[in-house]
Formats: sequence, structure tokens, C-alpha cells
Amino acid sequence: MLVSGSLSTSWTAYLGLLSALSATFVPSVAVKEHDFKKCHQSGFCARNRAFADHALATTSWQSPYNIAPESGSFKDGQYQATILKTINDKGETVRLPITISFLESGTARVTVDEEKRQKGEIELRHNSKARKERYNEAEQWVIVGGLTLDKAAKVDYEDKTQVTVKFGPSSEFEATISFSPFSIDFKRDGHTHVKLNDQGLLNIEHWRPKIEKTESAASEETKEGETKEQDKKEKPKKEDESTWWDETFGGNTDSKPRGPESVALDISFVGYEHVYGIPSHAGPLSLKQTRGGDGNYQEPYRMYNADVFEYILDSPMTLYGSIPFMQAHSKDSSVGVFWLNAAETWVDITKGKGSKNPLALGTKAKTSTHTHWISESGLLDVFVLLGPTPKDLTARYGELTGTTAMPQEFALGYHQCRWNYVSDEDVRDVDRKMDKFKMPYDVIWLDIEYTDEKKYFTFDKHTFPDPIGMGKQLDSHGRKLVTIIDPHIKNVDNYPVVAELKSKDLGVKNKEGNLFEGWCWPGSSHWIDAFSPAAREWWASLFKYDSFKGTMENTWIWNDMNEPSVFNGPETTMPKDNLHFGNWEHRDVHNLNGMTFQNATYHALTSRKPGELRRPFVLTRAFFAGSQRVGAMWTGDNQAAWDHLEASIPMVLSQGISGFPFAGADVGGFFGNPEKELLTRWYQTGAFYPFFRGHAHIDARRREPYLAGEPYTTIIGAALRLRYSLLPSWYTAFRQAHVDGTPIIKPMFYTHPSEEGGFAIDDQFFVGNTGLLAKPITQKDRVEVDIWIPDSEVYYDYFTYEVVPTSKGKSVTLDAPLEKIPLLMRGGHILARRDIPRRSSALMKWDDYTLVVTVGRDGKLAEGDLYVDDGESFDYQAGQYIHRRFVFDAAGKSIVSVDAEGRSAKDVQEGEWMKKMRQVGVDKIVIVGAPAAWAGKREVTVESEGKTWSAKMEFTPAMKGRGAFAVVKKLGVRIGADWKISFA
Ligand code: NBV
Repeated sequence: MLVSGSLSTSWTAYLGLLSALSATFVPSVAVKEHDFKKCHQSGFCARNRAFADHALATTSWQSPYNIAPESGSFKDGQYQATILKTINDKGETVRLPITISFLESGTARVTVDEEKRQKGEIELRHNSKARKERYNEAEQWVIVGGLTLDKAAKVDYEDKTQVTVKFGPSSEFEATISFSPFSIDFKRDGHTHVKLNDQGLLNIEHWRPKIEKTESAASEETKEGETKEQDKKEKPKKEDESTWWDETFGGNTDSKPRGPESVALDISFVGYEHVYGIPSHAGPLSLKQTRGGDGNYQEPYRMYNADVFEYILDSPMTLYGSIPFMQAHSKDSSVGVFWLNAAETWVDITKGKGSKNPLALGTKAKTSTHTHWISESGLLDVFVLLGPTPKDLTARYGELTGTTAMPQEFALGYHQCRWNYVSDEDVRDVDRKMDKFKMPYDVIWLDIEYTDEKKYFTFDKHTFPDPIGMGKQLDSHGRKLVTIIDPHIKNVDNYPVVAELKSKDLGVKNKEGNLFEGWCWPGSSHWIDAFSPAAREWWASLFKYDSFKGTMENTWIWNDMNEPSVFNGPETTMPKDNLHFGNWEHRDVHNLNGMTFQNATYHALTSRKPGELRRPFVLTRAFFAGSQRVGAMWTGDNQAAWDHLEASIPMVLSQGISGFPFAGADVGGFFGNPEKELLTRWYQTGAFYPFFRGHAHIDARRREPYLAGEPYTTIIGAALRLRYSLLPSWYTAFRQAHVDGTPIIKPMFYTHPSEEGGFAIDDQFFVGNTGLLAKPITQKDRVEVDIWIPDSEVYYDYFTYEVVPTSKGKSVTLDAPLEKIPLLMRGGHILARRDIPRRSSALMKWDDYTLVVTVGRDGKLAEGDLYVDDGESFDYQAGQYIHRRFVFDAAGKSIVSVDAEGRSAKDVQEGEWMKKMRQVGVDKIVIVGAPAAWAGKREVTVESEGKTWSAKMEFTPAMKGRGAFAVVKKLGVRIGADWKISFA
């Protein structure tokens, strides 16, 4: 059954009926592209695109924004001034205070506000209770550091028309602020990289009163948010008010009590051909142009978190979460911008040689990328990051918004989910079968049907009579349970949760200031307002074990539908004129909403029982910049189709470079039934997602991996075991992401920023610093694969140690029958793994390690590291971890293990876990590409902890394309100690 998103009374009636029907009957509801706005249907987007069209087509165009020269002052790393916006022929102006902050990190921040609104000197229509200021609290939710001003920043040049400030590390960055018209030119090493308002598209729609029209004048205006084309052409001077005030889409009217208030700016990346980021979109990693033309999009990229199930591919349309962080990349340089605005945002991208004013760009022949950012409301607040490498950008962005939370180790294992496991016995049965078929897994998930009629914080007593017994069975193998908790609270009698939400007044309000009521899975519902501190405190109380009965220590949480999804709301979400804590309109905070909810859940899970503090696991569907600090995300409701499998890789890569790397897609595809080959390939791909979860729609056939049948079950089992054996390396990659924002899986442009051939490649990636290069198969019937090789290193096949005949910048074709995951090892690395397959990660906790060394092309150094902590507590923050660095030195004929951070035993007071962990051994070392000179050698010398002994080595010479390799077994060294192995 297909139900369109245009909402009517019949839709409401339909949902009412739906909720009344039995839990197992759920129709497949498809929301299609036309249910969501295109730019021309979104008044402010249409206005700003029209503004851009006019500006770019007018040779004499001059941006009407000028800094009043006498208003400027520079102090302690901050430049402050007032921009005057000329609003009519009479020369009347609107005052817009601007602050440019030069930060110690070398990042610059440009913030523009509106004076009248700062002072509250505006009137709201419709008796609205909304705040009068432009939304200025995004920073409080998003930014956690990096704002220290650069006291060494100094004015280098100044006259009546401009001021130049030098800032950043060794003052190598420079910002020239031109006054008339206002623009900023950011230089690094003497070259311009980023320009603001170079094209003159800055547009801050200032507050104005509505002048009521006579009836005849009003009837001239267009309906349903369409800009009247005729008006634009014939009367370019007369402002088109048709989309300024109340705006209707799909039967919902937005009262817009403050009228038009968008902020927009053009940002040019001079000499940069590729831009990446601004997830989530189902399209290529290297973003496309959006103003039409061959292969380009017609629409801007949109960021307006929405429940877009059955989303379409290769599209700039919005998805469930947004991160307004963009990176521009060229052969030797990366720069970026972070647009801190939580309102609906659109970004147009065009590329070309030069700009409207090519000379102004400073380069003639190079292609530049021009971007046009358009947000519906709020401050103009943009951070400019000047690189110069992709790693600098992710690190600087991480300083600002925080890095990925260090997850519990179980969270990196395999997650088994479906909508729904129908009873506690069903869960127990799946748990037993996974064991029977030797499929490792860590977590089983419960979707909405476990509840008593969609009342969250309850279990259905008939189907889940013994949730604690179920939890204990899982716990006996160290496994966990994740239950779903959504933000809509069923509006029904005899449900204490909703009664409290009402009595304590903790829900989101409608435009009149009364509790907002809408429709979602439970039928009539209210929404917790997680912006409110009191609501968050209340939320925490609901997760206590004696409150959420049936849960125990191994229960964790999944937050879905937090865009928020409101079935009868505009574009399936909340009306923009709803009110949140502090009387901020939903319009201002929409993209933050999901993050505040996930954040509330994260904190709730830290206080379920006094004295019990473990790292929470919360999966979210909606997200914003900063969400990485409180959990994982997945890419939403994909389909069991090959093209969705293919699309998942660029989507997950994009999350990684945008600061939220703990990401994955539903393995197998949510909607539909994957054929067995697809399911198998999807497991092989999923084993390389940072977040690895199989999931399926309620109407999909059961597809637990053991049901696939041979040869599929065996092949899927091998993919799961591969993931588990590499968990030590995955965990180490997460640590790196936690420390400095480095992505966990890395695209070619990130690891090889000078290799232009890799800039558009988004179907292969490196895993952490392991040197593992994966290219999962995402096409039907494919039995071979072309892998692009970014450098002159030697590459070995992971499974056979074959030396792959590569050449830099070229692709190499490899066999990839169904049982094979194309996985190469780059020379020069050392990775850690655990080779005994067990049922869950918890059961592998004390297992010995294996190190795999890949000897590089030059035959000299290979390096790698291993990070390990207790995998669950916060004790790592007090130094309770082991971080080793391994170095293989062919010249010195040795491998050593040293503390990666130069810590010695005295530096850390060892707790219980650390004492025990230190004893765990490194049992085996495999040296792939071992020197031929080792042939005939049978022993190595091992030195550690003041003792010397020998261990056996087996050497296998190179043969038929396979590299030589040596295996040293029963080494007898401990992971927590320094040691040296000599091959001399
Ligand atoms: O809770 C049911 C589903 C869930 O399985 C899925 O993963 C979410 O993305 N949920 C959406 C609500 C309904 C989807 C049709």
C-alpha cells in the first residue's frame, strides 16, 4: 500500500486505524521525493536562489553590505564592527554587528547578528510567544572547545577600505576584510584559499513589519510558496513578498511569526575542484554541482533532518541527519568551513574557472568551487579552517565539536537486529542458533514491538514475560541487548510516563504554547523536549532499573524517529512554529533536535544505578555536528538492493570525514528481501563498517545469517569471524578517532592527499592505520574487482600473502569469487588481531594477540600500534590502558614493542584490569614479505623483562607470486611489557 505524504484527515484517520490494529500488521508505507520540499517550494531557498541569479547575472552587481569603517576595532584576537545593509534607494540601512574571532588553532570564526533583534526591538505576528533574538544557542550544544582566541593575532595592514589580520600557527594565515562591499579573503602561505561574499550573495533578511495589503494587491500574490516568476523578471526592484509570511506546503501552514529571516552567504574555494562532507546524502563522496548541467543535480544539497524512508539514491535531498561541515580539496591543500546553523539549510555548489570576477580570485586557469549556503533563520556563524591537510581539518573540527565517544568494545562487534524479535523466546532461540552455527555476535536488538502497545519503558507481558531471564542468557556469553526508545510518548490514560510528561510540563509546545500533540507509531503522542534541563533530568529517571523494569546492566538503547518524525506534520516532522525550552521556535533548532534527544539518553544511561558507570551505547537516526560525542548512527531505511549496498560506502565514508565516524548501514537492506548473494556481499561489506548491524523491516523474511544455507552461511560466518579477529585493530582505530577526530575508515583523498586519481574514488578505503585496503564487492555476479593503488608501496593479498602486481595510480584487477573479500595489506604496517574465534568479543578479552607485519617495498621499516583498555569503563581517562607501538626494522633485524606514548610503569598506578591485561601474551608474529635471507633460519632471540630466550620460527619462501613469510610462534612475551625479537 502506498500512502502519499500529503496529509489530510483521511491520513490521520488511517493512522488512528493503524495504531488500533494488531502489532504485527504494518503496511509498507513509502514516502517519495515529492513529499519533501524542493528549493522552489521552500520560500527562503527560492528567494536566495533568485537573489543569486540576479546578482550573478548583473554585471554591475554590488553587494549591499558594507562595514562602517569607523565601527571596526581589533582587540585580543577579535575584530568587531557593524555591517550596514542598505535596504532601499533612499540609502536606509539595517545594522548587523559582526565579530571575527581568530582562534589559537588557526581557525577563524565569523559571526553576524541583527542589532534590532538582539535588542528585542521587533514585533511578532500572531501573538507568538517565540523569542525575538536570532537563535544564538547552537554553540552551547555543538561547541566543546577550540574557542581560545589567538592573542598573537595582529593587524598587519589597515586603511579606510580594509583591514588585514595575520593569525594562526606562526602567523602564516591572513584574513583581509574589505569594507565596501563587505567580503573576506583568507590566505595561507600568501595564497587565497577561501573567500566569503566574493560573489556578493550575502543576504541577511532583516526583520520588517508586515504591511497589510488591500485585497486586490494581496490577490496578486502566489499561493503555496511559489515565487512568482513573472514578478522576478519584470519588476526586479520591487521585492517579492509572496513567501515572506505564512507559508503552506502539503496542507500544513507555517505561521512564521517573524516573517522572512534567512541568512545566506557565498563561500568560494579558490583553486579547489573537489568538495566533500555535509552528510547525510545518498550520493557520491565528492559532492556534485547543483545548478544543472550534465550529470549534475538541479537542486541544492538540503540539510533538514527528516524521516525519509525508502530514500532515493544519487540525490541531494535531505536525509535523517545533518553535519554542515564541508572540506575542499586540491592536489596539495585542504581547507574547510563549518556552518554553525541548526535551521533548515540548503547548499548550492558550482565549479568553474575563475568566478564572476576571475582576477579577484587570484588564479586564472584553475577550477574553483563556489558554494552558496542558505539557512532559514538564526545567526550567520561560520568557521573557516585553513588546513593544509585533510587530517588537520578533521582535527580542528574535532577540537570544536568534540570527537567520537570511545565506545565499549562490544559495540564494535556484530549486532543482530530486526523489526522485530517477537518474544523473549525468539531472542533466546536466535542467540542459541548463532552459537550453533559458530557465528560470533555481541548484541541482539528489540524494535518497537517489544513494548506494551508502543508505550516505551514497558515490555509486552504476553510476548516478553521474562525479559530478565532473556537478558541473563545473553549475559552468560557476555552479550548485550539493545531496546528501542523513541521520543514520541503515547498519549493515553493509565500510562505514567505520559502523565508525568504532562504534569511536569516537559513536552514540546505548539505555537500557542500548549503541549504539542501529533501522530506517530503509538497514535496520538507528545514529544519530550530534550532542550529542557528538567526534561532531561526526568528522562534519566525513566531508565533506572527499577523504573524501566525488565532491563539490566547489559541493556543499551536505540533512539529512532528523533528528526523528529511526526506522521501528520509538515514533511513528516514538527511544525516549525512549535516552541521548545526557552521559547525558541522549532524552526531555529530543528537539526539539533535529534542530538539533544540522544544526548538525554546518553546521560540517562550514566545514572541507572549509583556507583555503576560505564560508557553508554546509544544509536541515533537523527544527528547534527557534535552527535559523535554521544553514540553511533546508521544510515536509516535503505533497501535490499545492490545499488543501496553500493551507496552505503560513500555514505559511511562521508560520515567519517565529517567527524561522526561511528557509522554503518543496515546490513542486508531494511526494506525487501535480499537475494542470498546480495546478503552475503553485504555481510562482507558490513564487516568493514565501523558500526556493523544486520537489520530488516517487519515485512521482510527472517534472514539471520545462519538461515542463508550453504555456501552462504559459511561465507557469512567467515566475514563475521574476520571482523572479530580484527577487533583489536578496529578498537585502536576508534581510539585514534577519539583522540583527534581521524576517520576510522579513510577514503583515498584522505590518506593520499596528493594523488589526484583518488579524489573521486569512494568505493574503497583504508582501515585505521592498519594499512588494510578494502574494496567490498557491491555488484551482482561480480567475481573480480579493480582496486586503485594510490602509491608505490608493495601490497599483499590479506588471505594468501600474494604480492599484488601494482603500479602507482593504476588499478589492478583481482579475482573476487563470492567467498572472497578484496582486502589488501599495504607494506610497512603492523596490525594486531586475535586468531581464536569465539562467540562474542567479551569472551576474547583475555586472549593472546597475533601481530602481522608487512614488510614494505624498501624492505626496511614497518610500524603499527595497538590500543587496549577495559572496553567498558571510563578508567582509560585515568591512564588505565595499554598503548603499544611496534617497529620492525629490517636493517636492525628486529621487532620491538615500546610504549606508544612513552609512559613507564611508574607513570600509571595500575588498577586490577591493567595488572591482568599486562599478562596477556603476544603469541604469534607473522612477517609477510620476510627477507629471503631468513631461509633456513629456525629460531629467533627474544628479550623482555630482563630475560632472554629463543622461540621457533618457520620460514616459507616466496612462490608463484606469493611473498615469502615467516611465522614465529609461542613467543612468550606479554602485551604490557617492552620486548625485542632479533632475527640476526
Ligand atoms: O521502529 C521501526 C523502524 C525501524 O526498524 C527502522 O530501523 C527505523 O529507521 N522505524 C524506522 C520506524 C518505521 C519505519 C518504516
